[in-house]
Amino acid sequence: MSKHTNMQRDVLVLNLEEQLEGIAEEKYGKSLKECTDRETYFVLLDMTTRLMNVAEVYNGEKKVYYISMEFLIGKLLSNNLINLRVYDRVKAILEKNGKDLAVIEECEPEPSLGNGGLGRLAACFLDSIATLGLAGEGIGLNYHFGLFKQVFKDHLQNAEKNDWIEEQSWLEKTDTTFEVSFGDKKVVSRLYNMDVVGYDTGVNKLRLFDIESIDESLVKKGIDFDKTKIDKNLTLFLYPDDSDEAGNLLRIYQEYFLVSNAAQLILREQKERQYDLHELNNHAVIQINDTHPTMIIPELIRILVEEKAFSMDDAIDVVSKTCAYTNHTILAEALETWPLKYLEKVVPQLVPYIKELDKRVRAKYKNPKVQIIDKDKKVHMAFIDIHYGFSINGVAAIHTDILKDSELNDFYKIYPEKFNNKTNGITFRRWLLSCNHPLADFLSQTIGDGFKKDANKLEKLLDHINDEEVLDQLEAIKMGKKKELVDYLKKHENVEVDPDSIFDIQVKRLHEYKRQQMNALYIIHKYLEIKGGKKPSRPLTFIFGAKAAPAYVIAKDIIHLLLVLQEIVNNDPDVNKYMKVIMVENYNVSYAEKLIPACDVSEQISLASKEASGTSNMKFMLNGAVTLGTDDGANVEIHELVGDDNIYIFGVKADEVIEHYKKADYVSKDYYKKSKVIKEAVDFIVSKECLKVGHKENLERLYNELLNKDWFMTLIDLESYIAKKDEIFADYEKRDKWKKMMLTNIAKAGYFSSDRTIAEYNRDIWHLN
Ligand code: Z57
Repeated sequence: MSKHTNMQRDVLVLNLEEQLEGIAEEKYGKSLKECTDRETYFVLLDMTTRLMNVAEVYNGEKKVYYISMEFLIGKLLSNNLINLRVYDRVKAILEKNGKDLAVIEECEPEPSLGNGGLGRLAACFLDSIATLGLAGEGIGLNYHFGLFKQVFKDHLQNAEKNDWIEEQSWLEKTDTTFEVSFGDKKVVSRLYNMDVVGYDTGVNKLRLFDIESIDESLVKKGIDFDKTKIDKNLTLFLYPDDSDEAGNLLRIYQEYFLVSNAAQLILREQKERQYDLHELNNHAVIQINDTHPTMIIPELIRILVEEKAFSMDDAIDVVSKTCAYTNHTILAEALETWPLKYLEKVVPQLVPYIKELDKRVRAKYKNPKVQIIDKDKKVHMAFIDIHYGFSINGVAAIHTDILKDSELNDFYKIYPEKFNNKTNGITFRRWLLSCNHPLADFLSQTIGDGFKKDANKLEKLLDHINDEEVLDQLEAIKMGKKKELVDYLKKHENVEVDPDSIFDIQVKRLHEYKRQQMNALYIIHKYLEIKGGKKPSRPLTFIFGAKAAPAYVIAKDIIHLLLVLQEIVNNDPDVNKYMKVIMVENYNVSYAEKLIPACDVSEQISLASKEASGTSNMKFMLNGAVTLGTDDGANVEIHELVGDDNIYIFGVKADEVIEHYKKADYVSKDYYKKSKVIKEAVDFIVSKECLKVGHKENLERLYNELLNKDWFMTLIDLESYIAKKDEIFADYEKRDKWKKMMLTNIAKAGYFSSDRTIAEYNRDIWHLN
């Protein structure tokens, strides 16, 4: 940090109280004490922005550009205060003025710029890039209504627009505008910046592009709008499908809009710094987050050839040395393949370059499975990244192995040196320091606060595994967080929950491969057991949070089932003393920050091989929950770290699942017929109890799906899931054992700091500093 900014910062920090009073007076003509909560929020927003304005801005000889359609950043006030190291002082000043920072925080709208794991990962990465002092920025889109807001009506998911941008916000409007040309129209973009402040370090920028001609009034009802008016609708919504591409033109317009702006921004910066574009790879590295920004590759090549007098060979060479690709899924339906026809309409200027890239591959490799344009004239976006990027990484060890050994094996044989693994991580600033102050404070007292900068230091907690006082404190902190959640659920979902019950939580996007339906079948099984007189030794609280892509019919049917079960279970006087079901409305980052610290049992039950990594599994572990999961994604690495005794693993393994798909020999009805327990649970979906509350159409469709298709093999694991879950609930009563499991999980979570992940990206791929 330069001396100059350092001094300015010190002056501001020393005078925080005067600052706040000054801003309050300036903005509202009142003292801080007289401000409403909302006004106080805006005063804090101003003060924080001032502090960030005098922080060091990273500039290096080489910079990483993390290009992504999603940045699920969450609320920023608390995190920015923590990273600026003024949280405690601000909190104290507010207290002196009769205000509670936790209450003020509720006034901040949550930006909804992502769907799920991929978008949240991008946000954690920005935090770690800044924290490690690396020069890097995120480049994305400024969606006005972001991901839809979920509202339940008649036990069904409804989608409404999510209006999050306010007059005063963390967005800074810049003077930068670019022209973006599509085949049939031109639009003008505008750049908005958000500061990304590292923990006790400097700031980077998140660049969010918007269109100047946006028209919010295009949205009439729900999330419906005229899809054809690109110049008015382009940045209205985030495409709501997660891991599921419904190939639509608007998405291609959005993707090209993103990469065209990114390319212009990056090249402008190279010019300002007088770098030779033939050495682009020495000054820039572009991390392509999933295939969505893949068009950056042909777009850069096009610009270099058409505007910078590069030969085709030179352009391809330098761009290939600059771009790296991260794969986040093996689900076939999520790997983007765009019909060439669509690209000809939206981005005709790129088509000759894509054809050229295809031609070169064709000349070298005969294998039809590695061709960019297939026989049906579809363009495989991932294949562009693999052939014309220098790195491809998966996001957990097992995921990268599956890419190498099966999904992308044909490519691995050609380019073994390009493949590498980068196991995902999470930022501990948000997922521990900010969401769980009591735990963070307790850890500081017990093991010192070195873990805040070096997450591996959490292992010191293991020294206390036999210290009863420490174990009791952990239990008490968990209980405190459960009570906070109980109050919150009462207020927001209008349900009564017993804080002494076991909190079993599954929160993530709704997808059949994540198998929320299997959890629902367990709940049915328990319900029937209790009705039959078999009571659990302690009440159970099953909590879900999940949005379904509005076009994903079965996913919405599963939400319907969960809401129907909630109604039946919670209103049945024979049962509701022993169990409750709660599907929270509009699950988002802010909700996650309340649910995760309160969790006892973390549900990570995807069909093995299908969850690339998962990241909530890490957040839960860090906050002292115990995992009930399959050997999938990062669960495998959690399992290795904590050992068999501190995790509950069940179900078929990935290689077995892959075999079933290869042989196409899984028949769900066989499992249904063979097992009374399975049959009873599945049949209940269309029982008169359910049909009385829910809709025949939704329930029958789901029932038939499970019985006749069950593509993600719910029934293959249902019996072992029931057994494991009964075991974990029984073990909860062995309090000493349980507390030690909590402690071990927290102690071993250090590996999953995104600081570790980013250090590895930098060591192996980016090579900054
Ligand atoms: C998304 O959130 C993920 C993968 C995708 O292909 C798309 Br599209 C969206 C998720 C994976 O499902 C998670 O397993 C993973 O942890 C996360 O990306 C971050 O890598």
